[in-house]
Amino acid sequence: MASPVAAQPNKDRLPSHCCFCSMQCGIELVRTEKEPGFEVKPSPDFPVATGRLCQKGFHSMTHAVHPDRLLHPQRRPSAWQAASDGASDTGPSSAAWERTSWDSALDDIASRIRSIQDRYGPDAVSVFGGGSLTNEVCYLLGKFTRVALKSRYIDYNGRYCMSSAAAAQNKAFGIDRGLSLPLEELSQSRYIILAGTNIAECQPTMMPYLLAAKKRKAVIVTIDPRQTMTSRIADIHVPLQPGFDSVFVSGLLHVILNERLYDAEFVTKHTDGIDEVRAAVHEFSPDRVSLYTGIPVEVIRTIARGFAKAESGVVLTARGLEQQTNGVEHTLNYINLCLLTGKIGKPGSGFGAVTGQANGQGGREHGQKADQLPGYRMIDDPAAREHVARVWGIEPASLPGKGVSAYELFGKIDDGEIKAMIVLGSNPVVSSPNSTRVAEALRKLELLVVVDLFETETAAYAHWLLPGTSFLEAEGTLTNLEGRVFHRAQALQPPGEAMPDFKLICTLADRLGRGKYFRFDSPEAVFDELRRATAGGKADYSGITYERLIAEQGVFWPCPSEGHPGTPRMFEDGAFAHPDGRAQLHGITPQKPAETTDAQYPYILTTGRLGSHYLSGTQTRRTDALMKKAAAPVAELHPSLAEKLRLRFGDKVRLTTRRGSLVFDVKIAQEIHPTTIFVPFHWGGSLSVNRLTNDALHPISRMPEFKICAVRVERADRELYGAGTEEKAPDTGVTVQPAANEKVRLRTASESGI
Ligand SMILES: Nc1nc2c(c(=O)[nH]1)N[C@H]1C(S)=C(S)[C@@H](COP(=O)(O)OP(=O)(O)OC[C@H]3O[C@@H](n4cnc5c(=O)[nH]c(N)nc54)[C@H](O)[C@@H]3O)O[C@H]1N2
Ligand SMILES: Nc1nc2c(c(=O)[nH]1)N[C@H]1C(S)=C(S)[C@@H](COP(=O)(O)OP(=O)(O)OC[C@H]3O[C@@H](n4cnc5c(=O)[nH]c(N)nc54)[C@H](O)[C@@H]3O)O[C@H]1N2
Ligand code: SF4
Ligand SMILES: [Mo]
Repeated sequence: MASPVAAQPNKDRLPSHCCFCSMQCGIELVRTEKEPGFEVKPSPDFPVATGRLCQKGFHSMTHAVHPDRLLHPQRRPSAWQAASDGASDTGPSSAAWERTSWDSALDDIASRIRSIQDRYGPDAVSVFGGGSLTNEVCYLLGKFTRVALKSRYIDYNGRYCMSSAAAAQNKAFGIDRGLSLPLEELSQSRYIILAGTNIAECQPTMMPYLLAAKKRKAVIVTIDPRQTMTSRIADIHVPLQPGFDSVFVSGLLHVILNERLYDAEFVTKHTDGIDEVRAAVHEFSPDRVSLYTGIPVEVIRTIARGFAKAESGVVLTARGLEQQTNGVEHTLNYINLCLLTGKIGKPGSGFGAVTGQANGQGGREHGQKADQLPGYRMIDDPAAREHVARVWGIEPASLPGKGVSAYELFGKIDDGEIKAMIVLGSNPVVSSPNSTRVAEALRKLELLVVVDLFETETAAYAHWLLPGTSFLEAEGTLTNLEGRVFHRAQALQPPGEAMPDFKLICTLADRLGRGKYFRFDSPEAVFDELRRATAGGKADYSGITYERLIAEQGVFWPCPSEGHPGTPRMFEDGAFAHPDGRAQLHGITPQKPAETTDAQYPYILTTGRLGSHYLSGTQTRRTDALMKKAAAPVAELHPSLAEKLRLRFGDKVRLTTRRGSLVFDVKIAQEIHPTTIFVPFHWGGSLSVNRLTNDALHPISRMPEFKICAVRVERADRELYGAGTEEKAPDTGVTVQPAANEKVRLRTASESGI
């Protein structure tokens, strides 16, 4: 039976928050007679989605009380032996785990870290963090890497998530906060464009805000290669082939500029760069864009005019267009749309990149990123180093410089520069692109420590596996997709010997001889230091206290003093965060994705999510009720392609990319773009679509191209039907309109001469 913690005032109703998406709906564990003694109900108090939960939320406790939970530290003696003998093939190991005490685990890990650093220098040890962790743990991971390990190498799974949106918002606005407006204002908006964001499955409790807007006659547009649950509520759905967002938006901007529908006063007063936009979109007339994308000219005109003329408007983007080697540029073009039409910083108007993970927002603010210190301070800025070093009580010169992005860490392991990694709160063997390469790199490590709730696919390569605490067992603060910081109380006792992450980090720092910098007896003590470290930074938390968070049900950052009310709406009256207070428009010249289709790989593979599963699936695959909804990934493809392949009921398809080949069940989906195949990524092993995805990275954000790669599609059992060989690719391109791929030619920057 789960047991509540002593600190809870009412032991029959324990308040907490769902652990999954960035909505961070409030929950209550309500006592029942049935095992495990509590059931999850929506919280009546938390203002974001009061009284509502989605299917994952209702089942969020199931994995936390699952018998697979790790209860004790464990090591793999024979794998270790192989590694210390210099063998490179140490994982995945079938060697049995050996249970140990925390003392011997931490002593051994510390002594191996020391030995590795003595031999190869401090940067040989790296940290891989996560966006599900509390602000306090994210902050401590960054500090631990720089102060206890003295290493430059930390990054985290949010690099795979929010990095392109962050880069774009920083370029355009000078600051990166997921949504520029609070959710309640969405329902007042008159025109809402949802691009590459499947809210109905990924942030389901946001839907009522959209439906409320619709009820007030707002127009809703969805832009997605698939008709999703979200596009069902749309007035206009734009079925775009993956990779074409910048082209399409350039068409909208062309209409807005040509027909003088932009907000000239706002643009002059608050923005720079309209001439660059004008030049860049010059040749993207609606006719041309229609030719490229197959979207009718009238649709382009209708959306452009409708959005520009609406009293208020919001554009929301998400991973659909951001997880691309052109993701920053796609996002910037959508931001252009808001800025040119003056739809930002006013009630019901704004831009938002819908944050993904529970603490996807706070997780990117407090120093888990390779180039950042807490509060979004940049690690190569002398003033920022000075400030943070003072708070930490160290010399600025002793702070390491910037490291490399999440995926590049695995490259450094492969090259032999990184010899040890601590993974806390992520499962990169399932969630990284071209994941076979990641697994191969991990095999080379001398020391891999995984701190998790479960034995993940990544743990298969670990020497040490340490039991972390779940969301129900650890107190802390998180920041939701709106930028609302809130407090999550501890509800339950940790099972077995599971140790709260903050404590584990502090204890390990102590074992490394750096304990004096990590003397925190509670998450609140960590938060108080975080407040000082972020003071004066862009993500300023200095005015936020635990007391306020509990009394006010959350506070929006920036909040620079205790008397400050917080900032629900950003850029009020056009006040942007660049030093001159102006926003920057960007002329975007659409570019091709890293991999284009050809005769061998004629289709496009895109990947994403299902409503019933979460990320690498570690948690939701352990929940029977969710597995009943989706037990395995299914490849969605268009009927025309099914016909081409002569698929019969129950057939499977083989998907082959330049990285590998896997077999999937099929769903024939009328609603998907005919050139595109969609596969969700929530499974491991031979069901893991990331064995196929492209590891090309955006040049600035270092975001991998999860959303586009070239793929060959064959009927898996074609041999049985004698329908050809594996080597022979199906015909090039699908003939179904619109936008058969071979008709589309994007110009490169040099071709267009801009
Ligand atoms: N159920 C569930 N909810 C989740 C998660 C989960 O795993 N499961 N994960 C959370 C996290 S961490 C995140 S980041 C968010 C992600 O939330 P989303 O970004 O909304 O989710 P995805 O399914 O990755 O992608 C969204 C849509 O992009 C479309 N798409 C693909 N390529 C393109 C393109 O080139 N252009 C456009 N316009 N669209 C394209 C896909 O068809 C898909 O419908 O969800 C969060 N919520
Ligand atoms: N093909 C493809 N790949 C993708 C994406 C895509 O759209 N397509 N999306 C990318 C995106 S947006 C994201 S965010 C990443 C996410 O990818 P991952 O980081 O792999 O995601 P999770 O499955 O959430 O992994 C978190 C792990 O931490 C553990 N955990 C949860 N809470 C805690 C805690 O409090 N403490 C500790 N110690 N452990 C905890 C969980 O059990 C789980 O094993 O995947 C990326 N990968
Ligand atoms: S919407 Fe997100 S936070 Fe809310 S219950 Fe569902 S998964 Fe949890
Ligand atoms: Mo994400």
